[in-house]
Amino acid sequence: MSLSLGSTPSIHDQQHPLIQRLAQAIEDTWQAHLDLEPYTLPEDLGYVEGRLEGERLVIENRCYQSRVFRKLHLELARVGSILDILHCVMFPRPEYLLPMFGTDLVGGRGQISAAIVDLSPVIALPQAYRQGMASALAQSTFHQRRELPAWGHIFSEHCLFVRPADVQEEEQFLAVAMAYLDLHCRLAQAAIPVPEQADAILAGQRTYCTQQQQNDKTRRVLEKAFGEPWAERYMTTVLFDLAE
Ligand code: BLA
Repeated sequence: MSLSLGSTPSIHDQQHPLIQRLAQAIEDTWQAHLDLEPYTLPEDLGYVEGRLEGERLVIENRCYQSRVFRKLHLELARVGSILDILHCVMFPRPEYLLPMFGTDLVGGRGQISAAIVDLSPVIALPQAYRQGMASALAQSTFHQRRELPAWGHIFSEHCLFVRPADVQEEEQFLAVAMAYLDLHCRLAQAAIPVPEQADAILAGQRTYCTQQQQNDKTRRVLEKAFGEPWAERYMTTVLFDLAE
């Protein structure tokens, strides 16, 4: 295992075009809708380098907070030229009854194998979300829907999980992801805080995080490059940390 921290040029430019476009679109949408402030990650885990099966693993994190969101996390990762990853989660502050926006794109050798996006309920999904998501989804068709793993019961009925068959399906995935994100930013900015429900909301966010921590595919990549303790710490403090 080797690990070095510091700043180097972004890996963004080398990633799969769909990852580059979704990353750019997420940042642009956040900038346009939200009052972004910096968010400091633990012990400078902003940029991390390791080695996996002879290939260089690079992880690059961008993290913000805003009035409504405790943490807005966008991560780009690349293993040599064999694995390309985008990971994004928006954690609402516990006074807001809002779903968790999450997206993960995993690709290798020019092909995206997993493209997932959802607004996952922490208690129940408000009607405005259900309507907006249903109408965004209705405009797309995919050849290969993928089956969710057992821990994936946290996702909503409008969760989109596919292996895009071609560039047209990549475009459709991007359109759905952007529609979900846009819907979320607009509804979140208009949301009224419900501090009396904060405990229940926090419990729902905890369930979301503990289930996501069960993703063995993510864990295995991190363990192989950095070892088990580091992977555990990264998954529980950077990827899916629980608010106090
Ligand atoms: C799948 N995630 C995967 C896969 C890998 C990673 C290698 C398998 C790809 C495939 O089956 O085609 C790896 N993902 C990573 C790594 C990071 C990452 C290393 O984010 C970060 C360093 N995962 C998320 C979020 C969601 C998510 C936010 O991080 C959903 C909102 C879902 N990823 C997700 C799901 C799978 C997956 C559901 C499929 C798991 C399975 O089929 O068992």
